[in-house]
Amino acid sequence: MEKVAFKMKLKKGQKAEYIKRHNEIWAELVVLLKETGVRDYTIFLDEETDTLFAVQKQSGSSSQDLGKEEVVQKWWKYMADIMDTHEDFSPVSTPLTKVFHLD
Ligand code: RM4
Repeated sequence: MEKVAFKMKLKKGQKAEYIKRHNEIWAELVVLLKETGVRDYTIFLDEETDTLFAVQKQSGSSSQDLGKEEVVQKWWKYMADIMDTHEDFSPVSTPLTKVFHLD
């Protein structure tokens, strides 16, 4: 499995709501992510810049490659009021470069 990371942007003052919504993540979305091979998926927040840093292991597609799935489209639209998104509600998401790893 490959470990990948990417960053996204949270709108100002939305930390509590972001945590609340993710604590209540839709079961259907969890099933899809796991079926796709996404594991060990953690999102961190840099509170100084409201930047979200996501890390996940993947055996196929990343969570960010699932935009054709209806549940992902619904989830992205649901989250669009508190995150920076493109016109199609997909989150502005920038892959990060691995510069160090220690097993
Ligand atoms: C994030 C973003 C990602 C999604 C996770 C579950 O806020 O929407 O694309 O994979 O939630």
